[in-house]
Amino acid sequence: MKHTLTALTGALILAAGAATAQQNIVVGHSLSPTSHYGIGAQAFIDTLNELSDGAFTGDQAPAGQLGGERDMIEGLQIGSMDVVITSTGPLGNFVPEVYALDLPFLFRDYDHARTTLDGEIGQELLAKIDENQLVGLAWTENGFRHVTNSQRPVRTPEDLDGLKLRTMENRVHMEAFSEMGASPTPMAFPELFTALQQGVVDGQENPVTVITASKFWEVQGHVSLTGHVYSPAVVLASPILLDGLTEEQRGWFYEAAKASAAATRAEVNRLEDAGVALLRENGMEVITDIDKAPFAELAEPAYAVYTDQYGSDMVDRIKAVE
Ligand code: EAX
Repeated sequence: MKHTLTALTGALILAAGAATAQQNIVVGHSLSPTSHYGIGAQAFIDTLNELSDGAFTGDQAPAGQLGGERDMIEGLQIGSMDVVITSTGPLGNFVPEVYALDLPFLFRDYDHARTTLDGEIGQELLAKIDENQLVGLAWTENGFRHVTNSQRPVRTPEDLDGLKLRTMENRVHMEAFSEMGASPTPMAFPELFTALQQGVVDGQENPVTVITASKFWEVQGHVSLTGHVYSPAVVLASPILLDGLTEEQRGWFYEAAKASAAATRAEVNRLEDAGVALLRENGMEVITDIDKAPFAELAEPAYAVYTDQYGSDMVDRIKAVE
């Protein structure tokens, strides 16, 4: 009896401790602290700190310090990471339903993508993420992706012919670029700058946000505004961390993720307006008048990576979002 009471008291003290002790949360991402992810990570930390009255503090682990996006996602599953802001690049390896968002030439524009992710479809896919030892807190954003390279201006799919192009570790993207004529080389983001510098690959594709944040103009002369795919990002948390929190505390994490997404999207908007001038100022040749139709036609078979497994219902639903 005495033993049981002692154990119970101990458990109560532990529980009270968990609810009141200060806890530091690390937010990992692949870009610089001043990038759209950095701004989003800071908004997450500041909002969580404010809502919790200082009980939660936070630090960024920027620039892939704790690994590439795939490594960081694995870290969430085993509890070695707390919170990660990541593109969906490698996420389909963990949650294949998410490939529906990575299909080329699917989203018409930013409004279409954001409305889809903030609505029913976004919620459904966050729930799928939650079934895979991860917690999807909120959709955030990377941006429409464009091709850069060191060899030549790309205007047509023929210009991609034979270009060694780094892609994310994403089956849909790799398939799309094979179909469009490039030679896709999947690689984690932290290795990319050096690979471009050393000529291991000729080019890569990323949104204006990432090209500017990573100063790719130092190693790439040409950028073509192909906008070939929208790159969603997501604020993920470790279920091991969240399971140890009270419901109120968990609510703060969701609120902080929403604030993070809003801050990141605002920065994406700013760079969509200012970014092309920035690329030119830094010496890149920017090709803006791309006829997307031939690229889209060639990339179409990449849809099968998703539809062979799940059918085309989700694709049709996304297309129908106004
Ligand atoms: O999420 O790997 C990539 O190209 C991503 O766009 C980048 O890490 C930002």
